[in-house]
Amino acid sequence: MTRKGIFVIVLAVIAAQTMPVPGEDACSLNELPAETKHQRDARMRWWRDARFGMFIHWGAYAIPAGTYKGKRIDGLGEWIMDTAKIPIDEYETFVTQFNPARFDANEWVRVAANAGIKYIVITSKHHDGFCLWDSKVSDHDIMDAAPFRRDVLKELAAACRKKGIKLCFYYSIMDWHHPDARGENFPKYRDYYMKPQIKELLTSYGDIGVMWFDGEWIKEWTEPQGKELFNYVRGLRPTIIVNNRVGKGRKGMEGMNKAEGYAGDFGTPEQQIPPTGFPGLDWESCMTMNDTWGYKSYDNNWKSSETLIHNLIDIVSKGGNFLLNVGPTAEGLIPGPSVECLTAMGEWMKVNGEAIYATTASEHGQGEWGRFTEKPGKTFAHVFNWPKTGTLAVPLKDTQVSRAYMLADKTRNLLRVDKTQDGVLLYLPETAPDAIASVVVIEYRKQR
Ligand code: FHN
Repeated sequence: MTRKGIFVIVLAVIAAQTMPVPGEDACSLNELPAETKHQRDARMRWWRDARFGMFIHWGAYAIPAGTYKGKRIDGLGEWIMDTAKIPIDEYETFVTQFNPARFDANEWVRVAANAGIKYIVITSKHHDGFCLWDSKVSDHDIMDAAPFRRDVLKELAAACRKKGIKLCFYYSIMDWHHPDARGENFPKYRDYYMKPQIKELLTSYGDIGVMWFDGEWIKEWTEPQGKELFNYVRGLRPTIIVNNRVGKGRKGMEGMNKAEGYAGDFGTPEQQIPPTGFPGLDWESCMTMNDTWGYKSYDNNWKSSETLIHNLIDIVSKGGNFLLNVGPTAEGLIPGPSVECLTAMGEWMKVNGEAIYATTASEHGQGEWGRFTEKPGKTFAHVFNWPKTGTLAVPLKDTQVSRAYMLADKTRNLLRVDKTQDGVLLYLPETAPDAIASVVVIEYRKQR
């Protein structure tokens, strides 16, 4: 038993003697805090403006990388402990091999920033319970159990601060490693392990933008506990944003809440883009670049940069955020194909970011040729399929168009605009400035 292990037991004994372990659902503060629309809009502002984030699934599962005892294991890379039914003591041998010698937080953040990404959500602790930071209440962490002995979250926090990228933490409520994280002992895990860890995460690494909970589907977790956890997190960092997997509101992979009143600030559609937006609701689609969140050495089913750019535009045109995943290798490298796609996305964003950042969903619906995003007095038409007619009909009614131009055209050559009974007809250049998506800017004033 390590020094820290003895310390943790002593701590738990003292705590158990001095503080009654609350019952299953005996949660203090399980009502959501009152917040005006103005206060909530202010809290959500940076996240709504950001529109584009990076998910990072990284941990001991990158060691087997989808293969166990010589067999390729179906399913998600980060689920291998469960899918291959690996005993805890055997899975811990992966942790003792976790020594990512090529990990460079500054390089990860450079790749993200170069892609036009504004926030990073990293798996501080996934379902396997392995912690990527120096946790005072656990030995199952990168400082005690792995030979790496560097606090990954500390290095990532410093790199994010340097580049102005918001750092956010994913934390799994479900924990396959901790002996009390199931059954009647769950309140002990919740109160003397999970919440102290969340406090460590929110008080040791500077400003944290989002707590991204997951693994909430376990039977031990309830909405009252979710509300209490939401309040606990907001009590530690009042301006933090929390996803809807803090409670039990989520409708499966569809990701939105089944009703009003559930804890959490935004819905979390997973591996899908809703057919329409959700006026008045915040949501974020999280998606992989191949078919797995955690690294698998043989998953090379990469989406094209065209698909990823179209996904970003589609999601933002419906008022959502895009959280795009990378699964770094056991060495600490973001896979090459991921970097290539992110670089291509960044090239597009350098020219067209104005049509993505701080935009809102469009009431113009979706054209079969592309999508619309909006800013006050500006409509951005993202044209995927360049019209053979050379014209584009835009249903802008009750408006006076002051000018229209291609966002990629630095000289702002004005396009011809004809009023029609259904809106306006734009006359486009002969060739599209961008093969993937070309943005037409239409500036207008609303007519009284
Ligand atoms: O089980 C996890 C999975 O491993 C991954 O982390 C995704 C990402 O949103 N969330 C859960 C599945 O919904």
